[in-house]
Amino acid sequence: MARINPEKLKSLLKVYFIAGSTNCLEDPCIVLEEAIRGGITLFQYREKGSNCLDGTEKLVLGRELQRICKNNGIPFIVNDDIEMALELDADGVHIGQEDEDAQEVRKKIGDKILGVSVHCVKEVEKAKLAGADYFGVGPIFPTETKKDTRAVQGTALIEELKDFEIPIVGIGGITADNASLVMEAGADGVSVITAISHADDVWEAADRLRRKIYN
Ligand code: 3NM
Repeated sequence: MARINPEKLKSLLKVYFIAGSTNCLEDPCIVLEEAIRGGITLFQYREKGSNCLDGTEKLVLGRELQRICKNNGIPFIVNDDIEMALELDADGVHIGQEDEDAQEVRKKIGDKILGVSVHCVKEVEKAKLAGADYFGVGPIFPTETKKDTRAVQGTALIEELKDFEIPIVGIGGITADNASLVMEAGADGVSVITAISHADDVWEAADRLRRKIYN
């Protein structure tokens, strides 16, 4: 296996849905199936927050979500938990600045997709050298989902990153109503939790977001 081609990755990052059991108002497997039906292009399993699953339960849910992704040709990325990503043979991992060092993670995961959250050009340069395949830039807008985010940064860093030739997704408070701003700034895609997972109609929410991205 070789590292993923950036152009291929850009097409996969367009409608990037992130969720775990604590984000979903119903069975996460049903939420994921509906989101896929609505047109998401990539899924990240992020099992975080109060009352989140741990140990075997976390792994079992991950395996179910991964099976749904596989059946639908959607890449399955694991947030933060490298051991679980390796155990499940996930398509990739996403790490933050507070997680394990990106260079160490790259060594462990070989050619799997590596996403790194970044907040300034210095972090971007370091992540690029460490072997990141894409950057997550946020929080673009205020978000209630992650309590320990950096300051809201708008789209300024996305605009600055055009020369880095690494795919970029925006994250934080993104909805169908503001997604165009993120794309117009130069992002290759948007990653969302609440805009899809909390929707009354998950299919409709994913479809609305997809139509904004592909307009
Ligand atoms: N990371 P929502 S913001 C997981 O800024 C995450 O790095 C962020 O959730 C960052 O779409 C965030 O519900 C939460 O706002 C995104």
